[in-house]
Amino acid sequence: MFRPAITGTGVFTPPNVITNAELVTAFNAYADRMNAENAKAIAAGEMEPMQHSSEEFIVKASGIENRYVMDKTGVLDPAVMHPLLRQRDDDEPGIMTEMAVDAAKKALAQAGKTAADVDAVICAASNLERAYPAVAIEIQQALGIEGFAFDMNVACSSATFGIQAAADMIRAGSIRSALVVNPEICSAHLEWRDRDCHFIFGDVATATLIERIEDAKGPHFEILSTRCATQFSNNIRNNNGFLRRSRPDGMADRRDMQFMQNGRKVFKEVLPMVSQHIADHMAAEGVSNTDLKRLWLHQANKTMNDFIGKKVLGREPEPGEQPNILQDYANTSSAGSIIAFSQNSDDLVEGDLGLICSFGAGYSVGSVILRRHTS
Ligand code: CO8
Repeated sequence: MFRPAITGTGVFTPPNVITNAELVTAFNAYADRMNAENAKAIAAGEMEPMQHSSEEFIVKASGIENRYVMDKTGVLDPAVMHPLLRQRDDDEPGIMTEMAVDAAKKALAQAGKTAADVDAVICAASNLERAYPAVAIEIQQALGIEGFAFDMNVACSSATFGIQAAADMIRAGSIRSALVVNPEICSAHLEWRDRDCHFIFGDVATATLIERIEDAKGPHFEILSTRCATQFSNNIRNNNGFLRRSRPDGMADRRDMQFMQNGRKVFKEVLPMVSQHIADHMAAEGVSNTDLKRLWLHQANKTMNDFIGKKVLGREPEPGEQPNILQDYANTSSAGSIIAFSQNSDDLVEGDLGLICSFGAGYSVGSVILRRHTS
């Protein structure tokens, strides 16, 4: 058996930021426009008027202040209300490949490695831009990696499930190393016209290089253990699959074809599931809450993370012990916990233990226990 370690991470941050103020201004203009267009139906009591969104609500309910997106012009145009992403030629890299390659190059550079050192690419994300050929294979080709590549999707838990798959293959000896990449274009499957969720998501890509520990050239994190679990729920759902054309109603823009969730239920049901999952994982590995130096949690909601942090540590987390990045990036699905890890792990010292945990649609939850090695 070989010991796997995370030797490098990288984050691609899109060039466009949308503040809550910009978002709310655009949404409210859209709502006013819809209400004016439907004034007669509203006056006749046949339709409810759309209500305004508010910056105060967004920060209070979620902790989110900004989000990065691949295109903001369409999102902020009340006549469009979705990103405008040009159709690419089949001979040029897809948008997910472009984002993932940037993150992957950063991860390789941090580890002091090149494409020749990588045996496999796993593209793990909550939505793939097409079914085939696998986006992972396009990323593999763009980076010049030999070996094999495949896609996987476990929504917000895609990165941790991908890390488990890579770590298991390294342990077993079928590969020496793998890049797990998480290009998330959440802006394209978010319903920006729905005030209940229009503030939740942003775009980003992350990459994690996992190698045999003896191949590490610098500081790294040994993967001591991984644990994944799923339990079916319809409370977070997207029905925009390839069967759309075959449906008798023939509609191309039904609400359920974008991100749908019952946020309150998700909150209530996922919190105990995640807290118990982490507690069980730590107990199975003999890790007590006093051993744990850092928690890198899925970045969906600040209150949710505060609750889980307190439950896992058995006390209020000290500043920096459970870093949040959602105020800047919003929910970036599978990439969130990896951004938190990538941006808040350098200061750990030899032997420190930390835990990455992601959770979301499925339901799904994945946790990874890590030990820091500084050389
Ligand atoms: N502005 C002002 N008021 C608002 C707004 C708004 N924008 N939105 C809602 N309100 C109102 C509501 O109408 C409601 O009013 P009333 O009390 O009169 O009915 C009131 O505010 C409270 O609304 P909610 O009950 O909905 O508010 P919550 O406090 O529950 O907060 C949250 C909503 C933030 C969504 C919260 O429930 C939450 O974070 N839940 C957990 C969500 C979660 O973790 N989901 C995971 C999804 S991520 C995932 O799995 C990946 C999926 C794949 C990626 C998809 C990419 C697009």
